[in-house]
Amino acid sequence: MKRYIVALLILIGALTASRAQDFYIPSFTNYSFSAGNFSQWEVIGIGNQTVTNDPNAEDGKSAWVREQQAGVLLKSPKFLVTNGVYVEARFYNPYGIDSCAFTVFYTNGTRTNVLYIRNTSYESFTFDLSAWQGKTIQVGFAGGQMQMDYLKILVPDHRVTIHPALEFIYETVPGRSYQLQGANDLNTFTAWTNYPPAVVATNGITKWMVSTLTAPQTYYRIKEL
Ligand SMILES: [Ca+2]
Repeated sequence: MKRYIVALLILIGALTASRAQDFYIPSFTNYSFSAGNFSQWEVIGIGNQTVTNDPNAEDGKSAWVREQQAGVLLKSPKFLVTNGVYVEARFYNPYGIDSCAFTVFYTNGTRTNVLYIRNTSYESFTFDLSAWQGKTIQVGFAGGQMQMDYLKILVPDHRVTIHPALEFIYETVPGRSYQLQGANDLNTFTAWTNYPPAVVATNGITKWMVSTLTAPQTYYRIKEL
């Protein structure tokens, strides 16, 4: 006679922990032009640029450049790109023309314009720097006509997630085989899925842990084989 005895069911809840946004270069404090000037930035080019009060900026300050002839480059401090480092930049082009870009500057003097912008109001963009991993670079802007709120150089927040799981503790008959199974819809009687392979009971109490992420089923049963 087959028996299905589930003695105890324990639900282990999901736990998610996170921490605030981490800046990769903590010393780069003027990433948002909050100092009211271009301190810590390397400014190249003789143009028309300044830092002003800006009610639309995240911190009330933004930088702008108005120099279409000679162009102006704004560069962050140099940094080595390690795994996961990325950039978030918020800026726009008041004239909506493709003359301005978020740019990666190589230390050998060359540069790559990663994104030309046409947005005429603030948007934030995220840039993956994995293509430059292991290299020392600067990031910044090339303009043109640009309004820049900030340029954040970030590392991923070290989010820890423990997925929800079910632990089945059930009574078995020693020497007999059992199979934990799951299904999503009992009404349609679709095939039960096995989680994990069947086991032969060696004593009266057996435990099974199932991740509800890898085994996202609505129903579970312990089947004696
Ligand atoms: Ca700002």
